[in-house]
Amino acid sequence: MKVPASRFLCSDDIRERFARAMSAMYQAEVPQYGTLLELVERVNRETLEADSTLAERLAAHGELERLGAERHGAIRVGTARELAVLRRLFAVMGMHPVGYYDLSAAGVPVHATAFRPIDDAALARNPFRIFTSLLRLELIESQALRERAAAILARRDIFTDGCRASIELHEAQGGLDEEQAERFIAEALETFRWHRDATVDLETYEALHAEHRLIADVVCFRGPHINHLTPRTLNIDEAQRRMPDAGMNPKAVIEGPPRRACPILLRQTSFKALEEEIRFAGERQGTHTARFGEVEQRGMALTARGRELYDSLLGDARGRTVDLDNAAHQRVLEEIFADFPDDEKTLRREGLAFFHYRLTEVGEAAGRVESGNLEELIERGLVTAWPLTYEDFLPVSAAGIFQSNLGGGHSGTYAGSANREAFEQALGAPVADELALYAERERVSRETVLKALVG
Ligand code: OOG
Ligand code: NI
Repeated sequence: MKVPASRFLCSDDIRERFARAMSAMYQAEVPQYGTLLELVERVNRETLEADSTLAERLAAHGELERLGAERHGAIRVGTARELAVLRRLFAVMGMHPVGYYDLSAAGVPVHATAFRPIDDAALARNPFRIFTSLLRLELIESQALRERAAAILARRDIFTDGCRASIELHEAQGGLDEEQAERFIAEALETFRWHRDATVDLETYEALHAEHRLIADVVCFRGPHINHLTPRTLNIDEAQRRMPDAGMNPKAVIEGPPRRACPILLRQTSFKALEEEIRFAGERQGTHTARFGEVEQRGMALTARGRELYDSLLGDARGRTVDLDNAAHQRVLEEIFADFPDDEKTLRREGLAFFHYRLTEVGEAAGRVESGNLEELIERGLVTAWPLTYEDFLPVSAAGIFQSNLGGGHSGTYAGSANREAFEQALGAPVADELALYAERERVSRETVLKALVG
């Protein structure tokens, strides 16, 4: 018998609570994360105080509420079985797999997706995202090592019985009530917890580590510990500049596009992974570096055309930024990105970025008007266009984040590279196309506005 729907918590509430619980757990595990949150909060507060136009614009579009709570995290799993259960776990919180990321081309033997909410209301409430990578054992050359890793992974279960039961209950009932949701959150959190005990002896760890540090990180522990939790800043240059004073050692350069009047996509920086004490099987002590800190600044989502231009400019920059410090790196990028329009009107007219359209107060009061041309309606003050925030990740930046924390590891690329089909098979579902999601949100907003004004 189905429990009446009204007794169920909405998935946005469960996600919000889970994100808070995860943040509290990570703060207890990694005190530097608390320092990072304080730094980002201070930078954001000062940025808003210094720029009242930005503050007003963010407030008007409901972006201020989500800013302080917004996080993304990352985990890495070892088997298709683990990934498939994670998909069901995240579904309880309204988080769905979006995008396919191939990291093998950058020398990291994983492919990935991002679990995140997808509709306007859910994103506005709390856009909590988890970048989830699946290890690709088939890319490891040594057959013996491959088999050893697979055997170790086959023995572990990264979910508690209570977590599995909660997921099944959610699927059977179509929701969870208050008490069931609290139990789900507590049980699900266990999957992401840090363990100081490795499941293998030091020799096994070292053999896997020698192949690639990431393989040791995925294979040798009881679960896929959350390896970073990233707050969103409004000024990443300032956050990066202040990190050393707060006792954090940032990576050399900020990844992604340069600073711009109209921020695009995603800029990221991180502080280096911590060296942590590990007890290996057989009572041997050792260390492992897995967890790090990261800050992100999000800008507008680009259309396929805008993304093509971004990728090609980033390609132009590649040969010219080798070994530069951050200031010089950013200067070169700014020069090269002068070819990317940097005002909203041009970005809109040239179809480079996605926007959300809304009636202004004047528009609400206008009744029916004659023109159906959106740009004209904007010019007449009846409609506003607000850029859609980029909710996803960037493979080149992600590879840079992986590498700065894995200390290089494997040098070349991996033959075989992208295999989206295999990833979706492991996941047990297709991943959504992020561009299609933005396009749909834009289309719905445009049609709603035009319907109200033009009929
Ligand atoms: C994930 C790295 C990717 C990002 O923000 O691009 C990432 C990992 O190291 O597991 O989190
Ligand atoms: Ni990240």
